Amino acid sequence: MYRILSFLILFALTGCNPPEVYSWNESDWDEWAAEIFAPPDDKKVLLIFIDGLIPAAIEISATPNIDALLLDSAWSMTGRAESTTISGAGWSSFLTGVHWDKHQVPDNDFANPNFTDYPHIFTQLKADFPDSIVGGCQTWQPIESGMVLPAEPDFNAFHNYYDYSDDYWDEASADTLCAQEVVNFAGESNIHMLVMMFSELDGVGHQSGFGAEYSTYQAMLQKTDTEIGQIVDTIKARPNYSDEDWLVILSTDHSGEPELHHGANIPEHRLIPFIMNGPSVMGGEIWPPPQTVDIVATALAHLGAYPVAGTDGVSVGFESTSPPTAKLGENLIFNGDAEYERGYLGYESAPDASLPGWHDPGFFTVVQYNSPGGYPGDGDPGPNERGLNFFAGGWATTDTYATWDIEVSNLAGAIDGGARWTLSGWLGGYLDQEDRATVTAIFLDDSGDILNSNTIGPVTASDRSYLTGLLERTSTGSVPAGTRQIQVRVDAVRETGYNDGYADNLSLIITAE
Ligand SMILES: [Ca+2]
Ligand SMILES: [Ca+2]
Ligand SMILES: [Ca+2]
Ligand SMILES: [Zn+2]
Repeated sequence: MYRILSFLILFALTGCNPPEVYSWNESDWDEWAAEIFAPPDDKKVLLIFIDGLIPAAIEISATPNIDALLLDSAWSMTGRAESTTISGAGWSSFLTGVHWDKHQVPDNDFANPNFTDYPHIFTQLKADFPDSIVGGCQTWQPIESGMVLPAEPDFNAFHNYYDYSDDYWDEASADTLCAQEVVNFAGESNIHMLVMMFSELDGVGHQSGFGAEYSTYQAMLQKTDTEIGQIVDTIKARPNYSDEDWLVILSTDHSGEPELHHGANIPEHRLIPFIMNGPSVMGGEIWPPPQTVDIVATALAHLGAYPVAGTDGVSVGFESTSPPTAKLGENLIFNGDAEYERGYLGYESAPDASLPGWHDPGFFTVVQYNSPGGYPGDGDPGPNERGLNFFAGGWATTDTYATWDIEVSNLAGAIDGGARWTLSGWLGGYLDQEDRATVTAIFLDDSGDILNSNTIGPVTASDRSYLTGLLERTSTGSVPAGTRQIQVRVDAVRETGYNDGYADNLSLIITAE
């Protein structure tokens, strides 16, 4: 929106008439207007959402159409969903590009959503390109009435999931009806964005077993896959398909497992497939694993548009990315300053961060400095260059941790010839509470056996003089010969209430001796 406005203002300031050397006519105006008010003619997006899609199920089930999308795709099977791993939150994040503390849908109640500041992707696209042609099909009333209808889609259909949920296997199916609608929209001559929301895989999971190993779950994924094939085949049969640049993104709101199904902040519920297919994507695994909120920014980027102010997502999958390579003299810890993604307020009603690139099994999280409620702020002890965020144990009634793993086999020569490690970080806690953090570097050989480990911290309440804040701790030693991998583990130990084991500016550096 701002881009168009500034263009118009510039146009106005430089005079409403085109340069005199050039004679402006009606068809030029049409061409100019079409360029500004709609995405480029060849750019197209199809978003496919499958509620409750478990990554392992794609491998186990017969899904030739999803497999075809995976071929040459930019992909992740450890994409990161919302911490609530519940459909209302996940659908809303998929469609708005922000976490649930912004769209305000933490559950399935839709009690007080903020779809005004963070609207549906159609609305975001039309803010940049008002003449965008968009369409899709929905099966969930609060999404339909709260987000989709206000976006005034050009093609829209709604089939209420609950009208068909008694029997997912009879002829009447919300997903099948929706897929047929989207097949019809996919043939429309001028369309920029299509959205298909599948919902019945989740229903079958709840009914007959939530897991890749269940034949009913597999069968519904196969049915879904067939319907995806019908949509994709219709797109490929478009008369101008060879001149079009389609981006297909397939993902979900949460994964699941047999015991709890979904809804917990655990990797089995939270790590999801994220698949991007099309000529403009860079094939390979996306690193670090993308988040649900990246879908909006990515889809809009393909069309030349931008998400709303305050978006939490970034565009992914168009450039090659890979994990960092270990280098002598450089910090080996990715995102050791907790600044790679935005932090949250330290409240109970805030999402939990899924640390990008780290193994983050639960509530260990990233909190904003100066969060209300007594969290560390600008005036409290801590690093001079502290950025906006720090790590915290999070809203858990237990100890929490996260780990960062890095290969150092490329440094074998230096390590086996004698190298030193220096581990440092700022660690702390809250007032007189004994919640505390430690950082451990674990040195492993090429078969994963531990050669040695060293820990910095904890910083106790008395170390902090019972003041909220973080103090620096550093340790150094010799890297064991034969070290080929290093695991950095941050532990937040909880004693009282919120887990206030804090950490920031973590660093592990190896130097040749
Ligand atoms: Ca920081
Ligand atoms: Ca976490
Ligand atoms: Ca505490
Ligand atoms: Zn469910």
